[in-house]
Amino acid sequence: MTGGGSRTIREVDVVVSAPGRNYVTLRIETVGGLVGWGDATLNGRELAVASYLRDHLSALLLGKDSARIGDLWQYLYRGPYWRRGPVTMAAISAVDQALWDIQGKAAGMPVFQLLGGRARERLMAYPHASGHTVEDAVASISTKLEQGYAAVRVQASVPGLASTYGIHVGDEAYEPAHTDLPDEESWSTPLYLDFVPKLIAAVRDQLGYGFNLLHDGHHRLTPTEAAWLGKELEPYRMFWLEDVTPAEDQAAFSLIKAHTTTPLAVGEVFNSIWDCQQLITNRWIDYIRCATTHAGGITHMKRILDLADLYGVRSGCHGPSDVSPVGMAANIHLGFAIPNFGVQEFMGYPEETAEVFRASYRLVEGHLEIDEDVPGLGVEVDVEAAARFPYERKYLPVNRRLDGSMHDW
Ligand code: EZ4
Ligand code: CO
Repeated sequence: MTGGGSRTIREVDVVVSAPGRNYVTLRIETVGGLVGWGDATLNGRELAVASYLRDHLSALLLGKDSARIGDLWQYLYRGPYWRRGPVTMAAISAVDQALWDIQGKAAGMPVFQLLGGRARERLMAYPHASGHTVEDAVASISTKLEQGYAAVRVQASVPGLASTYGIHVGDEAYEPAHTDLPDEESWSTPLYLDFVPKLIAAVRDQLGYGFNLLHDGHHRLTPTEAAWLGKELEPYRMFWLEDVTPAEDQAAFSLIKAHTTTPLAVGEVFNSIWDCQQLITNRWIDYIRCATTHAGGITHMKRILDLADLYGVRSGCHGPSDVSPVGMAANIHLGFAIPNFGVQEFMGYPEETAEVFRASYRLVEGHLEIDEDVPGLGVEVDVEAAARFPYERKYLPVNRRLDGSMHDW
């Protein structure tokens, strides 16, 4: 399958930069001069993926036919013998995105056209609202609703805990990886379970039911606790409750689902269809949250989302600032083409990010729009600008219970 024509891969480069936060971006160029971009950012473990791409994949890609996307995916997935895992799959995801970008540019079409064409006019996006108090959180949601969002995620500081996941610091937008060594956050299940129903009740009391309300549990409850919380929240008609239990135990969701009608979302840390298989085929979840950057690129995500559609599970792709605008574009192109789009998380980006990534998708009144006439994924990366923002080591926090023992973050 070695190519010889203009679509042959002649150059593979990895761009590591920190315009506001760290990103790992793959650049593939063909003999004919087409350039494709892929996102390989794995928050807090960026350099491992950069090395996987530089030291192990680039030699395998040089000389290959860039048009054979599916076969190259299989080559990189089956080839190393050691399958799956976030580092390997982020690397494969980046290659796959870059190849789809090239495929689109070669065809003169946006990627969503190659995936079957436009299935909707725009994508409902949801941002993060947060507050140190319930009052602040309600005000933060109001601001998002005024901007036109039809869906909002809410997180607020749990009274009695020194820190809580998902809350902005000062005037800065919330950014999970912000210290050069892991920050230590604190956790108490009783304090959290006491607080969240009060937060959600206050939001619905004050702002009503005319918008979609989401909350992220961030993998911290047991299945029994999660089932209890889901039941407590039923009167407030959530759009979803996210990541209630640690995600590796798929069967845990059978217990949660059996007890509550609050819709469940999970999958942002998944990296293959095998992580979702039982959850989807048993209808234990309502939304699958894999990101194109972490779950095998467009080729593999299409399979996950098609499987999900068979079982009435809709998409809710992970869209934090640590999925770069290239990975976000890949999520968006899929969202436009699939029948079972649910919602797209859109956390937003630090200002400097736009100096490096020129994205053509647009956020208009809380919804994502895309052009018909921009070929490929529609994000161009300015490598010279990227060089002005060198990598800085940043870790996600860790989480300890009040007795000092480790909990899930
Ligand atoms: O903690 O992206 O739903 N969004 C999230 C994110 C994740 C970070 C981890 O890198 O849970 O804030
Ligand atoms: Co989440």
